[in-house]
Amino acid sequence: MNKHIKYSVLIILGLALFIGLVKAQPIPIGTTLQPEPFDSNPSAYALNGFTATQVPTTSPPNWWDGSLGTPGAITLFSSLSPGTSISTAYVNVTGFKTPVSPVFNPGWVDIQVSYSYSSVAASAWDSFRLEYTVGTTNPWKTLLPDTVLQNVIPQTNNAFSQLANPTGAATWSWTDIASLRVRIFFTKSAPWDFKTFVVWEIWATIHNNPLPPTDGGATTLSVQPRIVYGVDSTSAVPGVFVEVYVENAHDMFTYEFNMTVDPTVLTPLEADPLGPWASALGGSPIIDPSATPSWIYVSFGMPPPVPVGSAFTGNAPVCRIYFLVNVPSGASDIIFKPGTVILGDSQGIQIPATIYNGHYQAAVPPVPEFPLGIDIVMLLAPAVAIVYLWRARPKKRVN
Ligand SMILES: [Ca+2]
Repeated sequence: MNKHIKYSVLIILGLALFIGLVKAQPIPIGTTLQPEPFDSNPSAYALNGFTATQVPTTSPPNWWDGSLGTPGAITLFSSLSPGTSISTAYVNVTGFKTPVSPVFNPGWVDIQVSYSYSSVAASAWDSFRLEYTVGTTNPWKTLLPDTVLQNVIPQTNNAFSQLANPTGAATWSWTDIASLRVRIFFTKSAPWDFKTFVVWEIWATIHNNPLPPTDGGATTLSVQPRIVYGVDSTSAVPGVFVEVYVENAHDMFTYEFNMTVDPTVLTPLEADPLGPWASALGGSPIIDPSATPSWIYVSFGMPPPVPVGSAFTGNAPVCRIYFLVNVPSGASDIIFKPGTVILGDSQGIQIPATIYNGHYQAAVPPVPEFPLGIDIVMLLAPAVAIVYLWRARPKKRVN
């Protein structure tokens, strides 16, 4: 076993005992005002198949208020007697927002759901699954397959990445995003008995850039998007975020890296583990915002038990990192510090990975309607009249 990996895992587990889960991120989801990626929150939900007494017990907007720290619970309750026909019910979330002024066409779509369940069932288990679709006539696609509600589920931020468009189209449009629907589908195996299922936040993240190339199926770790553009300087929260993506992972159990930026432009704020690491073991990220370059160090492992060979395989966002933007017009590389990226598998063996860094820069200037710019056109406009008058002037007769 690679000693470094072994000790990293031990340190992660040790830190988890003392520190517990990472703290909630301070910048509300969807309020960074960065143009890309675009965080799309829903705005409405409807209950289907519940009785009138099964109204949410806390404010539904807590499901889309941008905070992973504000829960909204629904009570699973039924007055039906045991043995009565099995019921199913679902909560349908709709009204996903789109940008006022889109600056890119959607490339790929991730849906993220943060949920928890606090009860322990003695015998009969209910179950739930997560699904999504576009519009009302396309098939529902599975995000999370049926999962029994037998034991306590700690707050889990599940990220479902690079989702296929349920319309069958190869790409997504903003119209698709506007009619995106996510539902939590419950199956009742016995009368529901006032147990509560809690949703902390639901949102979709719309990306533009294609993924980095993965020659020969090699594992890559990349900053997405590769270029994150500046925020509106009038934003109340002048922050941006990037996501760290793993592509072609095989049995990936842990990850750690040190990410550096120019401290005069960006200040690292927070790192939130995602996907299989969402309820990860690990300490809060360690940040030195005053160093040059400033850095944020993260180290997470999947929650045990993880049988050998059963850690994560596939593509997923593993972490979201927030930065405060000090100089919106500035520029900064977002770099995995060389030698600090370590991916480990379930046996503690390091997984080789190709690294793709990122970059922050000021917002792309809008494409001018006139190639020379409107200022030049305005300057030249009087010249047209002058030339016309000049050519139309009375000619002197030449004998
Ligand atoms: Ca919330």
